[in-house]
Amino acid sequence: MNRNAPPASDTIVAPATPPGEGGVGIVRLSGSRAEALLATAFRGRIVPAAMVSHHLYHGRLCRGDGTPIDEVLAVIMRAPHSYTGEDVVEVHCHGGSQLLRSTLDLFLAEGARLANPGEFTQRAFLNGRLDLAQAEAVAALIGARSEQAARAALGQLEGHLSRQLHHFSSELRELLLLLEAHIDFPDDDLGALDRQAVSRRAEAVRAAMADLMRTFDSGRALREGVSVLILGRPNVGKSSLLNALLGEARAIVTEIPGTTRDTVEEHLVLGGLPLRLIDTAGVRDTTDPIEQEGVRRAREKASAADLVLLVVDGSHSLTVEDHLAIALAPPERTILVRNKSDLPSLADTCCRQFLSQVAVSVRQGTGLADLQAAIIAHFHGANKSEAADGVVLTERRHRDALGGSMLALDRFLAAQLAGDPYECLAFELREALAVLGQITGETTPDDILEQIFSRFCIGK
Ligand SMILES: Nc1nc2c(ncn2[C@@H]2O[C@H](COP(=O)(O)OP(=O)(O)OP(=O)(O)O)[C@@H](O)[C@H]2O)c(=O)[nH]1
Ligand SMILES: [Mg+2]
Repeated sequence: MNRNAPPASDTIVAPATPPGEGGVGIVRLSGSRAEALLATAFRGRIVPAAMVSHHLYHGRLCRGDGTPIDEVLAVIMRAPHSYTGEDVVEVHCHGGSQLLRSTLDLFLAEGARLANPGEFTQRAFLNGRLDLAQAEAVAALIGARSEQAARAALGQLEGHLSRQLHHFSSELRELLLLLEAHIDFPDDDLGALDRQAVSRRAEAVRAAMADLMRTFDSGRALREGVSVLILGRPNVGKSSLLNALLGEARAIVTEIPGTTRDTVEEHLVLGGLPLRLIDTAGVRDTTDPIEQEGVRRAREKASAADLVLLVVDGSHSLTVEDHLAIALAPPERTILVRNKSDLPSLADTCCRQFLSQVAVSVRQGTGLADLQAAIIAHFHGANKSEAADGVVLTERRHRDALGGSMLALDRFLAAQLAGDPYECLAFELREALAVLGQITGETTPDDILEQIFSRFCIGK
């Protein structure tokens, strides 16, 4: 599968709206027979052949024997001005699962094929409507869990990342052409190659790539969400804190130590960042096998979490169990939360250096705003970097390819410094270009393309 492949000729069909009941349900067709398929079933004042592209027409959808299925609106988006670049038809039915199934069956019986997940977007890619980074942005946009995440995905869909990458590759391509000219015509009157000027240009590209690379942490946080783990000994108020941050009584809270026995996970958006908030079983030495497993899970999650909220009871001196929990918390990723500040507080006896310390009373709701601010500050402070014009790198696949390209550039610069022959320099430049091209899909292997599109939902 690549851009030079012949266009897929069969016409595909899939529901474009999610299953279940709703106001409207849309069935979408794409391919050379899309309009003909609509013509077999649509009965209205205007026949499909006379429909203006991108206009909605009212009519009925009928089976071959004339029995009506639904009253619908139909639209034809003729090639090449459609999502896939092929003729696309959308039939807007009433949103009932039986209606959609009947509509789908009708088109399948007439010779359409059920689309694979992501096949519409895959065709858009193959027809050059989108590059691969933009196609991936479609999935990211649909899956975005916060406004900021959606904005980043939309920027990528609109080609911000692609333009930046294009700038890198056109610079590298120019350098490559220059080298190749000196390889092919060494005795020509091209003059000697200004090696230093070549190095400077390559270094500038390398630096801009590094800027883009630095945006990955914040990009990943937007794309995948960050995990925030609530850790501490039993009864310090971890579940109470989870509930307070969520604004709902999600986890059970009692005065009995050992109330939470498993991890409880909930999604939350804070300062535009999608968070996974995880409450854990209180850390202690216990003989109860269920609780032991809960503590084991808490320990495991503490090492993987992006941020740990280590909760202690500020009205109590630290216990052996507190110290067990403190030992589990990675100091550079931990905020110490001194809860129960409504009670007389004890002097701080915690010895480890954490990111910050916040006193709260979950019971009275005091200090929670400070805690939220500290959480946001941690993520924004660490990930403030945005490359030029707000482009962020959100996909691991993109990071790996960009990293590969930077390594090839490093080798190029080293070879340049060592005065290696032009052939060696050109080899590294070609490598840097090839790896970079994987992001936008110019050089992406077929199996990776298949993998990327198979992650999409049906009908997209
Ligand atoms: N005074 C006071 N009590 C609190 C505060 N926050 C929680 N508590 C009480 O502390 C007790 C334990 O609260 P939980 O939220 O269940 O504590 P936990 O850390 O989840 O406990 P385990 O699940 O057993 O590990 C409950 O009785 C809460 O009402 C607070 O800010 N002030
Ligand atoms: Mg609990």
